[in-house]
Amino acid sequence: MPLSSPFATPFTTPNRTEHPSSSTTPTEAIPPTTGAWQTCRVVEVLRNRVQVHDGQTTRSASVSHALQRELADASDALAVGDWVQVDAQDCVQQRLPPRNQLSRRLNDGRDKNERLVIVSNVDTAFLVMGLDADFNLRRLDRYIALVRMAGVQPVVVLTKADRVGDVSRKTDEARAALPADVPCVSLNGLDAETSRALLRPWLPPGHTAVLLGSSGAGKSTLTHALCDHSTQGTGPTRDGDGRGRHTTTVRTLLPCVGGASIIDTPGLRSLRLDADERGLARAFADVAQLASGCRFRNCQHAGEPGCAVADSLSPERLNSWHKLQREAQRDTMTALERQRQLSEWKQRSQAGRQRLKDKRQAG
Ligand SMILES: Nc1nc2c(ncn2[C@@H]2O[C@H](COP(=O)(O)OP(=O)(O)OP(=O)(O)O)[C@@H](O)[C@H]2O)c(=O)[nH]1
Ligand SMILES: [Mg+2]
Ligand SMILES: [Zn+2]
Repeated sequence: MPLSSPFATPFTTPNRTEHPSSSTTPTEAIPPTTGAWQTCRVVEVLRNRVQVHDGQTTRSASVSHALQRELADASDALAVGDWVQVDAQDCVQQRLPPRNQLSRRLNDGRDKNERLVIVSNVDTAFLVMGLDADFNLRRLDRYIALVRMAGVQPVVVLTKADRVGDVSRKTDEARAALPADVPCVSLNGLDAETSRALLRPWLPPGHTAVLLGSSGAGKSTLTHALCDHSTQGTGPTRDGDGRGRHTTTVRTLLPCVGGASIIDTPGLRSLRLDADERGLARAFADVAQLASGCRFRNCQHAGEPGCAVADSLSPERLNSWHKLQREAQRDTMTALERQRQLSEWKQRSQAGRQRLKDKRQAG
């Protein structure tokens, strides 16, 4: 069932909800509410504000301090696609629990464990990749893992079919490399009518799709094709390597022809999964299934005899699995180390306070 089922489509008149005062913690300056809160969808997240859509118009709203704190405490944040309740002063007071979230880890070497929510409440992720120099099948394993961990359907969309000569060979190559249940289409994003027709199966009314992929892959071009009045700019790719110039800088949810919604995103420079081993097992369900046929119960699929995974999976996909597995293990270790460090700090400051107390008593 589509996510937005309580609302006919995300852009029809939303439900009005009575102020659920019992479930809030009015500990601080929550602006006085006059009567009802309105259920809206977050269409853009800015620094301290969000753009929300109420079924008719889009407006800017602030976010209550209580909600900001509650989300920060849970390493969470408002994201495009969230359903929220906005009071009469245009302040977001509550977020409805998201059905799913796509999130990644910040990869700056310092805050490895910071979790960044990309989008919430999506049904389909179009993994957009150019058939030109952008074409890299192994990169898709990471994107597929990202969306599958959230229970979202991945669909690979190969763009720029008008620019290369060997479209069917490359498309076949992609289909052979992808898990059997991941659909793959190739198209020319500049041809709006054909693009709409090809992607329509994944855009029924009320559904939400997100576009993910490198800069220059053609996400905003596709957004143009799928939306009636898209305001997202598109930009040229660099000559030579076909890389994009990071034209899109914010995520935006837009109404799409036929009653679905689409979220255009900026190209990700790097994608580090927010995964533990359990999450990865879900993303690589084919590995988990095949592993039951390995000769050894604790087979690591790393060259052991009688390994059913190595026998059936392409070496490239197995390699991706090993790489992501190592990354997840490293991140889990970092989290434990951090915990240890925190308790060390706590002990140290407790000891310091005690010393101070002893000194005062002695003096
Ligand atoms: N010929 C052709 N050009 C395309 C196609 N898709 C995108 N382009 C061109 O590729 C360039 C980059 O497209 P964008 O849609 O801006 O790429 P993007 O993925 O949104 O990039 P960022 O916003 O930087 O993440 C633009 O010049 C587009 O016109 C396609 O299917 N065929
Ligand atoms: Mg763009
Ligand atoms: Zn094995």
